Amino acid sequence: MVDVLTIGDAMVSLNPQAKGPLRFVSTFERKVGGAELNVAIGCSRLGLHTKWFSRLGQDEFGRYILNFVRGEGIDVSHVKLVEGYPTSVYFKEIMEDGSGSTFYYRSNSPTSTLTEEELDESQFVGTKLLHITGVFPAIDSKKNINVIKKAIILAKEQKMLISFDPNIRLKLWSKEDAKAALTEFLPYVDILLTGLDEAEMLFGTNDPKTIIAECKQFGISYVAIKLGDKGAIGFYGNEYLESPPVAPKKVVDTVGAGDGFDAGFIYGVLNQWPLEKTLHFANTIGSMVVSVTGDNEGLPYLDDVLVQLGEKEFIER
Ligand code: KDG
Repeated sequence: MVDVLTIGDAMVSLNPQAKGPLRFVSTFERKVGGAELNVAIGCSRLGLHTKWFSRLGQDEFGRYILNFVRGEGIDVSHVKLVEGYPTSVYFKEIMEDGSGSTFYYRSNSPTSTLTEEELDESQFVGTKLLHITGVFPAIDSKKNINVIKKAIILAKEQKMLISFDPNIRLKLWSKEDAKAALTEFLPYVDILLTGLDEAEMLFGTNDPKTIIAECKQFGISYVAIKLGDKGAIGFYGNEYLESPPVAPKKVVDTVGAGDGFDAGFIYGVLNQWPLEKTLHFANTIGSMVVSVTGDNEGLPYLDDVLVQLGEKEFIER
């Protein structure tokens, strides 16, 4: 039995060792990034059986990412290393004031070789939830949108839940293209996990109650609107909740916090927790991720979250 299946691109993430414009930075630390993969890592660390579908380059970075993901206990039986497509890379730029930018080198991503014909029922049987985001469809959009549509059909045939984080990356496609493509997924989504700005791009409003009303029209059961350091808003059934923020120990790197939130929310839904508990758990994970450098290093194991929530004692030695 698989709990969570995700499909996505992963990259080597090159993290600057100095602040300021990249033309003045000469040393970088190699890490791993990728929105869907971060969620898979978060779910796996919480104890969910997780599978990640992808393609990596048949090169040193591809082998590095594959070993890293396998080491996280994620099922990589549907990850292939492909020749002729270098593993994607991205550089982070961090300015003195903490603001940052991302520079992608992923136009010829190995995931360009993953086609809808390669997806079949056997890969979805016995799986509880499919997690999709707006990043994978934005890369090689004509083809990848069809890959996700096929995944949605197969997931629905297996009566799987579908969680969706729009993760709109405007360096990869335009607002108009993102809206047109991602809106097509909404009628099949059970759990929407979105930032307020992304919800505004999809629904044309930043009013949470109107966003939730729109989601109801699409038949979406759970909605979580992530508000960063202002907490989150959640909706399920007739319940509308504002969940207060969880203060992080410190903020060193906010990239990946939303993916951590998603993993926590998915964990709560699969365990049939009440909305309030699910939102607080997800917010707590988001707050833990921002205290650690890297896109997924701060994703906690279940015991770490329980200690953070005061439900388990921390024993130092
Ligand atoms: O959500 C964090 C991811 O966005 C990051 O790990 C990599 O930028 C990235 C992407 O496009 O997947």
